[in-house]
Formats: sequence, structure tokens, C-alpha cells
Amino acid sequence: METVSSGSSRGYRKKRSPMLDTIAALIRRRRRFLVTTHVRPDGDAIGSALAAYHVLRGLNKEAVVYLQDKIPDIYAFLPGASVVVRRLGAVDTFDTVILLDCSDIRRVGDEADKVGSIGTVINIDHHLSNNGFAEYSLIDAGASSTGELLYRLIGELGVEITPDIAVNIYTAVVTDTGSFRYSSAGSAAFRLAAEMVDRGAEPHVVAERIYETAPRERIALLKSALNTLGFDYGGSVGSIVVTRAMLRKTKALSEHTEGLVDIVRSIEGVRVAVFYQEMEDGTVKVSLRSKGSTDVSRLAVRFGGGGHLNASACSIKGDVAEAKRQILDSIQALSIVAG
Ligand SMILES: [Mn+2]
Repeated sequence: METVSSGSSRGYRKKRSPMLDTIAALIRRRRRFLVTTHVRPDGDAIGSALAAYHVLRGLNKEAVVYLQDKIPDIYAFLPGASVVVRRLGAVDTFDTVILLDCSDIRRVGDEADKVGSIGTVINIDHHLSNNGFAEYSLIDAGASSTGELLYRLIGELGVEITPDIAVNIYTAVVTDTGSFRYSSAGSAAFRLAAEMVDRGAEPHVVAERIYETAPRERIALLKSALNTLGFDYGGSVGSIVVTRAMLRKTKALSEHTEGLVDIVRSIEGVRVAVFYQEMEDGTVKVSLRSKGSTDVSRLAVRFGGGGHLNASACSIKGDVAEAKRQILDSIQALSIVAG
């Protein structure tokens, strides 16, 4: 087992592991950090990265947050969002990388090699598919989010949780548990959320920013995507499609597709929801969601992707029809919705 329970603090039972002590000690010793996460960053990636930034600043460390992709508008309110850089210069100024929510260093994007060349890589992640590639790994696939793992590390570091840290960690947990609807939303996620509220996170503000400020372009895109809604395997698999033409026509951005898959997941009888997005590079991005114990991570892994039991993603070469065929075949081959 990776973790054992020990004493409680601030009303939350912390899980400790030897690696947690080692990583905390290492962070205390190091001075200049690069903090980064995956391309097409979600709420957990961004919230964790910005929380890590504030934690490092709280420890009087130098910290730069690098992201290949722009922060989606719905997350721009998060404290620290404005310090993120999208160009990575020489990396010899850094002594340590904190790599968050990435099951593989390639998830960083085009600068993965450069990031990997920095002396020490600390990987904090909760993906089932993480194979422990980094020198220092804090991995627990049982954690609701990378934000939750970072929270454990903050406890070990003894850093005070400021409102700036609290709102970022709260956002990481809310978004990665699908607003506490996925099976990853266990008591630890709720306790953590309660503590973040005590420390200054405001759930109604976060909810409004993330879920209730949809630009009209997103709704126009949703409208046209819903025309593609289809069902397979007796209604247990539902899917929608977004093509490049739809994005052009509705003037929606790629970031406006986030969460569309959850609408399919919300349909009665659907066990697996699939969202197909036609990309510029001749591939199709496939987002997968499932209910209960139905495992879509096995499906994503088969196509070189990864993720979690109820939420995962992969990329397939070819057009949407080809991607659909392959996904449906694999759902059958792997008995994903059997029984
Ligand atoms: Mn995550």
C-alpha cells in the first residue's frame, strides 16, 4: 500500500507516506522551481499548478508556472492565473520541476524534453496509467484529484493554506470529481472541500465562474453538437461530435467543448458517454465518461491515452467515422458495457 493513515490535523485525516516526507524535504532544500502541467489544461491541472505556485512563494522559493496552452477563460479568475508563462526560455535557471496531473512527461507538450532535462522532476499525479517515470513521484490513483495530493504535501510542508491556495485546490477537487458526482468523490474530497471553504474558498463564486458564465458561442456549439447525438448498444453508449466546421460556424473555441461529454453522460440508460472532436492535425480527440463501476480508462489506454475509471481521454488517427468505429469495436471487445 502506498499510504497509511496517521494523526489528524485541522479536522482532516491526512494520509502519509514515506515519499511525502522525502518530497517535502526535497522541496525545502531546493530554490528555483518550474511548475507545469498538461496541454489542454483542466481545472485540476490549473488549480494544482497555481496552488503549488502560491505554496512555493509561501516558502520563499522562486517559482515559474509554465503552460503550453492558454488558460481557458472560465479559469482566468483563479489567483495566480496572470503569472503563468507560455514561453519557456532557458531552463538551466531551474533546479527542480514540479509536474502536476501528468501520467507521462510528454503530456507537457512541445517542451517536454526541455522540461525533462531539468535536474529533478517531482511528479504529483492520480492517473491510473502513471507508471512512476519520475525520480520523485507522489502518485495515488485513489485520490480524487491532483489537488488532493498537493493538499497532503502542503500538510507535510506545514505551509499555511491562504485563500489563494484554498480557492485553487477547491477548484481542482470540484472539477475533477465532476462537481462531486464521480465515484472519485469520497469522504476525503468532501472533507478537503470543507476545509478549503473554511480557508477562504467560496463555492458559489467558483460555481458561477466555471459553470454559469458560458459564452453564447458555447451554447451555439452545444446546440449544433446535440444534432449529432447518437446511441449504441441499446442506449448504454451515447455520443456527440464536434467538427472543425461547427467550431468555425459558431465561433466557439476548443475550450468551449469542455463538459459537453457530461451532458451525454446525464442521459438515462447511458453507461458510457463519448465525445468526438475533429482536430486540425487529422486526429480525433475522444473524451470518455462513465457511470459507477463502468471503467473507461481501459478503453483510453488501448488507444495510448489514459485517465480514471469514470473520466479518461485518448486520441485516434483518422476521421470521426473511423474513431467511432474503433471505439465501438473496443467497447465490445473489452466488454465495457456488458451485463
Ligand atoms: Mn486530475
